[in-house]
Amino acid sequence: MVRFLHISDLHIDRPFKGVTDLSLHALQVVRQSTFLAWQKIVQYAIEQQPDFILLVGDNYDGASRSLRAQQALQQGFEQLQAHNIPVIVSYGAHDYTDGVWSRFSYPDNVISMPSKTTTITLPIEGGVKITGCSYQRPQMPTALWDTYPQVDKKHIHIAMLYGEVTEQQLKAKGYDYTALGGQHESRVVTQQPYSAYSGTPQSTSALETGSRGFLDVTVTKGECVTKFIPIAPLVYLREEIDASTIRYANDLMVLSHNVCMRIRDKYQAAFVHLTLTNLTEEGSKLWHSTTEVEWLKVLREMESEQLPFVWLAKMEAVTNAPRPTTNAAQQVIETMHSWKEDDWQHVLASLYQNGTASRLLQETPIDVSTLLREAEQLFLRKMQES
Ligand SMILES: [Mn+2]
Repeated sequence: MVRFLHISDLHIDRPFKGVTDLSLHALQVVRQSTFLAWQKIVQYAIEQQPDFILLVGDNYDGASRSLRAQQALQQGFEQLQAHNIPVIVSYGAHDYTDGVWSRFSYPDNVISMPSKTTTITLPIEGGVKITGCSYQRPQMPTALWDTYPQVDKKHIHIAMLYGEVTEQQLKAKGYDYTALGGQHESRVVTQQPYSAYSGTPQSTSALETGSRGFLDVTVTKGECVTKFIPIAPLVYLREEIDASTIRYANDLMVLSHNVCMRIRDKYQAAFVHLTLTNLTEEGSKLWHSTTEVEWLKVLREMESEQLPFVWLAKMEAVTNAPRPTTNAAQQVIETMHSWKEDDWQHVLASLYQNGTASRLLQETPIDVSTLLREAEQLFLRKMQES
């Protein structure tokens, strides 16, 4: 039996996308989050004593690995070395090995996979074999999996792969467990043979909501058990809340505060995109009489002294009224709902061509479902006014 931690996509030092207008404290929480996630993983490993740790690509955010990120990883490696925990590292599309950076040397408990597919043997359970490779460039030209050797049934064989592979391809090679990297959502892909993405331990985008972590894996010959360990020190959440009872501004404040309190029970720190639903016409008028910026200012102020830290990143309201009053208005709404991703790209093309707008869009990627809802409401309100 072997037990190991399957980690990928640490993206240490990655800037957070999709939030603006942060307080100094919120900014610090964000900046520290990827570093803190790694520290927590190291702590978990020291407490749990797995046989080894796998880091499957995108450990760094860019091919020019930041000094701070390298230092953090290096310090974690040394702590793990002091506890005799080997670390096997491969690099992916974001931290490919052809980049130029000022190198740190790693302690000798760390094995870095070269760009050529390689199998190493760890002296556990009669020899556990681990096969993997690193990306030399952001894109690898051929199907990487083809370079992985077929394996015997004598040992426990583990593959590390940054990318995708089909069940059929997995079956053809015979690995007991395939540790996948390059996707930020944790999921088991196939059970027989077993393959899974651990996902990123720390989301760095407003579009990556909910718990993030890694997999604690136990492999015996013929059987795998994975346990998802949520570890993200900061989560991004989208919460919808029934706001049908709201009449006055203080009602809204109580409602928002209750949401924040509920989140505090569950997470260490959170950014929240709050959507008020079922507003009555009266409630809607109340919401729209003040700008989102102004609401947020007051609501954030209310939460600023409370721990764990909850930051209201965005707030919007979904009103029951108004409804489309004419057939033409109904048609406009239906047309918008029929748009596919390509159509949205076409509609938004001029935004992306504008220098300032496109720079902002890189920081804050567009979430089409929110955009659709906001566009619909804006359109209907304007129709009603005119
Ligand atoms: Mn990644």
